[in-house]
Amino acid sequence: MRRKIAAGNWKMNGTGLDLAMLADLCDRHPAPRCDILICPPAPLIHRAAQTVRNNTVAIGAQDCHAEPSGAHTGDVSAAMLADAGASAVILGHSERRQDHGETDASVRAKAQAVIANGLTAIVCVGETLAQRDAGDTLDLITSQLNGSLPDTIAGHSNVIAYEPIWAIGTGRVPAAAQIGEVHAFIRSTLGQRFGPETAAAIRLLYGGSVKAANAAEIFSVPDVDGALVGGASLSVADFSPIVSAL
Ligand code: G2H
Repeated sequence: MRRKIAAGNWKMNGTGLDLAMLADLCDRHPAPRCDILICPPAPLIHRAAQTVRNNTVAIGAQDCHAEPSGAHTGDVSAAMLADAGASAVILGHSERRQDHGETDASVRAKAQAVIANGLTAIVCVGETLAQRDAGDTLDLITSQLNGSLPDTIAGHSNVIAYEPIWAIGTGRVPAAAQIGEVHAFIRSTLGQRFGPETAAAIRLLYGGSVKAANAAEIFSVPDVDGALVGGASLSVADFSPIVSAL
């Protein structure tokens, strides 16, 4: 049985003042039925991990460099994130693929580094509206999975997030059948490459305009093991009902 995950991606939002939300979230969910993960901006990770210490919310990062150290101004390594208190790293989010030119190959290298450091890799895939309209969604997902997932993903409790780009921050959510089609396809593609046991163990999150109002319907879709939530993870009032819906 896969334990479900409510993961919050704060993106480039939040300062130290916003960490009070984490303590509140812990208080509201002392014994959650699902894993709860919040991924704040990098400067907040250490303080966030201190804030939730001994509690039920884990802290993650939104990106990392593939190398362990060196001349990479502005970057942070997986080991640094682990040292700061992160237990997971989001990789290959479409905003990073778009804003920073990240490729499947670079996402794969980062995922390797994350897993080698004992952290959970959350690898994001998803199509643009033009790709969906052209009927290319499943081909695109296949190529992103083939290119972005390292072989080492099989031996760990790693995660894949399906985030259709046209649903991110837009309020547009795919129909349950569309989400179900892609999640089942991802599970089957994982099975072909890694075998049925690994395919059954890897958790698949849906991401893109998840809100309290649509969470229950999304979570009822087969092969959806939780959500990667952006805007609605910034406040307890919005995020707590999503946690409760899992
Ligand atoms: C998709 C999601 C979080 P939002 O990017 O990863 O953001 O819920 O704001 O669409």
